[in-house]
Amino acid sequence: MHSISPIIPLPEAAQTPVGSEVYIGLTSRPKTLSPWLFYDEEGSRLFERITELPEYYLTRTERDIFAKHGDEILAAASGDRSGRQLTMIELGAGTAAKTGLLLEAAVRRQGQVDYLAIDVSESPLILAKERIERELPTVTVTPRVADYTTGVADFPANGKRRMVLYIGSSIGNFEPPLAVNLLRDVRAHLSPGDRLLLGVDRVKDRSVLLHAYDDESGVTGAFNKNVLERINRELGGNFNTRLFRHRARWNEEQSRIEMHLESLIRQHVIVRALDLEVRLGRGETIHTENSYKYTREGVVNILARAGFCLTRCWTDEREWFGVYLATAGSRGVGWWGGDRGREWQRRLTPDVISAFAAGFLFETDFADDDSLVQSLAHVIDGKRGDGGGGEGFHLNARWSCG
Ligand code: AVJ
Repeated sequence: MHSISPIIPLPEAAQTPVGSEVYIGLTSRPKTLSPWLFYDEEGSRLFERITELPEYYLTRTERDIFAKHGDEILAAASGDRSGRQLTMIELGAGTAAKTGLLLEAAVRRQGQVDYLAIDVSESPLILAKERIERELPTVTVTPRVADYTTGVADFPANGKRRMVLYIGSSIGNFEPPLAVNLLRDVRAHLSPGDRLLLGVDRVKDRSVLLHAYDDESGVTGAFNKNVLERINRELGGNFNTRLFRHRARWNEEQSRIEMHLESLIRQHVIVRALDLEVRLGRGETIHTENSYKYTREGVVNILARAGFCLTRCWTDEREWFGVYLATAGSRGVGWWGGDRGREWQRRLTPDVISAFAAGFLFETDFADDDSLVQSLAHVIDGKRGDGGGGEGFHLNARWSCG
């Protein structure tokens, strides 16, 4: 008779979302913890403080873009000619502080606005609904508590054009292929012509980036270390945060800021609820966050792979942050037009074209730009009017698919 060793079940705590994330992360090599673990109550408070830091330009810069171009963004999203009404949907709405500026612009344009605010935690949504409906009485806020990263549920279908907001560079937390998956899922819940407004931090001087994630006053360090405090609080850990150092690095090849917690000594840490002993060597790090930075071409690329076409984009004077309005393509066909679109197409690189070619044709209105038409002649399949905003071309996808 063979004896088999009994399978020892993992403790119950390891089966909760937080417990399993921590268990898997701290038993991996290299050790990791997912950035969503930052956001317990204390972590959310610390993140609010980050957004007010002089070094953390992201929130401020995006807000300024919305303040300056809000009306233009809404006009472009509604479609200048048809002027269709928009329903707004926000992923990771939180307290919707910056969204207020876009909602105001939407109210100026169309009066009544429906706004579906999606977030994993309920309390900020309640606050958002209360505040927005008081300040903008013609906006109806529907809160939805859901984790959009595991798939979005159906969006409202009321015959109006929908605009999904995914702002604040939240997309930067995902590895690009996962970012594409997420956007694809969003696309699958939209109809052709619906919009996506994506706010994404841009690649820039490394010292600007590093300071934004390693500020003078140490708030980002406290935010990073709070994940260890959270493990102590919720899972009976005994991390001593003074034995860790906050580290921010710029990973040039991957185009991302990385945050790590570096162990200052060789140490053992216990996480009681997980029955886990974690050994850390001196100088060993726990990788806690990636924050990807994109060029415009990089954004066009992930949009294309997800079935969206860039319609227009806005940036600040220093070109530090990008706000991208994209349109859901019909099967294989997207729209890329307008003056800005034309300017963009001058920067079409083989890379971008092949992204489109990975299953997406697109049409555009560069008909009046002879040199561009000529330079792309080998990929142009046909030409047609679009009845809305200039001539359109079909680009032949087979060209760069080989
Ligand atoms: C909320 C993911 C956009 O990456 O800049 C801020 C989080 N981490 N400082 C970012 C964060 C450290 C933030 N995002």
